[in-house]
Amino acid sequence: MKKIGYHDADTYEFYKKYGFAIFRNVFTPDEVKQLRQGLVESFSQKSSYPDDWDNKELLTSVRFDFFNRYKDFRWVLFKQGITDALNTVLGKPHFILTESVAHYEGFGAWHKDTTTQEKMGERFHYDEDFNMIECGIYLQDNDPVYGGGLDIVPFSHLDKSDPFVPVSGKGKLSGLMNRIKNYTSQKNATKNGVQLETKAGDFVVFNKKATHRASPCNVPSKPKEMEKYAIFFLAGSDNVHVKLYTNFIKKRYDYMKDYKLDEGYRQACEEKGVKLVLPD
Ligand SMILES: O=C(O)CCC(=O)C(=O)O
Repeated sequence: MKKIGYHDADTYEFYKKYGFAIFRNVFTPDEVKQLRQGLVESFSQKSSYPDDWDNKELLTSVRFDFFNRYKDFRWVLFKQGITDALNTVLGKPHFILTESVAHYEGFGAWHKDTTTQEKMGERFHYDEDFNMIECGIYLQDNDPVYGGGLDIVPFSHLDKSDPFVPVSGKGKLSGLMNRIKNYTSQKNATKNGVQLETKAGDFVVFNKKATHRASPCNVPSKPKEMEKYAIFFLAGSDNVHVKLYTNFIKKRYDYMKDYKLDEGYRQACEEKGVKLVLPD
């Protein structure tokens, strides 16, 4: 796969054309070190939240609702470089969702972040003015052998259909058709995708409709310092789509059913001018 280091990737024009943007050095080496240490500690303890998991195949370990539950990491969201990047890609005002998550050694296959909602019958992501992004803070360089960053298919945010949505129907025939469809979609994405050349502390954003995956780790073990730690959150340019999405995830995730926003988090967002959108 082509490994690409774009140098003009921090503009709205670039994002609109390719479906992603890269903001370099948003976090200093000291901040990266501090964040990695914090995450090493968090992932070394068993989570007290039933929706989190540890040691699963491929996605390994996750901590959901991250900024709400882990107050020591909230500064990440409030950092000026993050706000500037979001202003560039989404405009001002923009909106932050309650969905944020930390990953340890997560290596999922190619997909779109709209695949699940489309499978469940939602279509609002095809609206002309839909502009929602997944935001990723990667705390290691993206390495050709160990991974640690993002692979993405440029222009795929413009697709008019999602090749990862299975054909409908039950039974052996649709099962077989779906295995073939998925195999072909994964293969095509690998052919057309690029590995983003990012460094620890860069901030990567991509349109929720872009086809992407975690850059894979191609060896069975790796040095500790190359282990993958990343923080993701969602944002959008208008609160209509953000609200539609937030209400969709409320149906999907158990923890969203009786979602509790920490008062300190709410206040901090208000003070910093971060517009947090809650489900109805
Ligand atoms: O793990 C990664 O690097 C990619 C993130 C991802 O696939 C997702 O958030 O949907």
